[in-house]
Amino acid sequence: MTLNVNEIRKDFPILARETQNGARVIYLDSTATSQKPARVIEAMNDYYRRSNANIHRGVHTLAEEATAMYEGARERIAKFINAASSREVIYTRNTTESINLVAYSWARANLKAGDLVILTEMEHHSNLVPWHILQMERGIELEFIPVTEDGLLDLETYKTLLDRRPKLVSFTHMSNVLGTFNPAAEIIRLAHAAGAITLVDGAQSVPHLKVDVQALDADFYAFSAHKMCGPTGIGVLYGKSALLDAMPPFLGGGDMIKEVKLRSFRANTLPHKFEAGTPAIAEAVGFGAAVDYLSAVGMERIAAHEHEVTEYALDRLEEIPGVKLFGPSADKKGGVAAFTLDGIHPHDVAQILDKDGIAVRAGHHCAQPLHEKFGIQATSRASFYLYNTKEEVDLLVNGLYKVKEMFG
Ligand code: C6P
Repeated sequence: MTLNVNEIRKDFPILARETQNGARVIYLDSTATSQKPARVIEAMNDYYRRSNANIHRGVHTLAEEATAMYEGARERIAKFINAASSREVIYTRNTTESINLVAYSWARANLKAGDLVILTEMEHHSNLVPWHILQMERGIELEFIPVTEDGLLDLETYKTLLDRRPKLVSFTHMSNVLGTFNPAAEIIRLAHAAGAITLVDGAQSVPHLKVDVQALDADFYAFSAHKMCGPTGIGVLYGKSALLDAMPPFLGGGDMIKEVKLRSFRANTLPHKFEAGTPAIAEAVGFGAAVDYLSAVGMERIAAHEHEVTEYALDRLEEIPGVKLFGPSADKKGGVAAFTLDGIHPHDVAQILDKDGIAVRAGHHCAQPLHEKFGIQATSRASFYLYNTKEEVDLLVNGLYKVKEMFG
């Protein structure tokens, strides 16, 4: 059954508002952060109104209720990605922190000078800079799976890089610029055969695809709530329990310990070992509500709807003289259309579109090396989620004709 987008749109209060110019909000920037349905906003509101207390610390009613809500959300998030156990779901602040957790804890315990980490040329800065830091600190080596002209990973080169016996392969499941869905299961299978462990940046995939971490056999998988209808300030690092159990703690403090003496401590069990200090409790509650919402709508239906809108958008954008699209065809990508408009700076494009209420992002989208690879500094990027319509794509296209007119 296809999505009833008009009904879905009613779930998102912000989509009913107008901009300062009285234009309807045409939100085409969900890759940066998605909008939030009322039930997520209300779940967080209800938590603060009824159940607010610190977790794992009190025996009183409110503390028990807050703990149950925080842990209940973890259970549902674990189910959502088909983790074997909720012990394998570590709350972090976002994808960035999840990747840093692996870089600071697993990598510092397991990598030494000369060890190879394989990344790709399409990584977000979040999956580059932590490894740059480790390279400076430890002398690890970095290699990159190249991106082809049509925005795919060059897997033949990947296979030759694997001959060098990397310790870790870390890659994005879906590019935030090209939209490319990378063949995660195959990349992971090949990495394992070469003796490497894997970290998947799932910031863009978990919101849009049915992700099954066990079927993928991912060792680590990182994602953020705010891109999947949930609040900012919370994300997840999924990790196989055998790996997480063997890793040293990341941050030290309250809640991550079993016992503390003046000169020593014993770390807590999973998942608490990696959750130091008072966490984002209301945000976890909101995250749980977001996962419930997405599950109720159905991830397969969301993916099918996005595919339809993206295919339409790529066709319509291609019609515009001077538009150059980046990334593969719609069957190989998610709901992202990054483009340049001949002779017009992407920031000007975004600013002019904004006058008609159309929100797109312009810049390097935290993927500077990828833009450099394509010989450009910036793109304009429209992105689509479950609430976007073909009519909004038409408005974007009309807006782009307007931009061209203004620039003569
Ligand atoms: N990309 C975009 O507009 P955080 O900020 O930690 O929630 O997510 C970081 C991140 C990591 N990997 C990928 C593939 C991403 O797309 C992002 C966030 C946003 O494209 C903000 S720069």
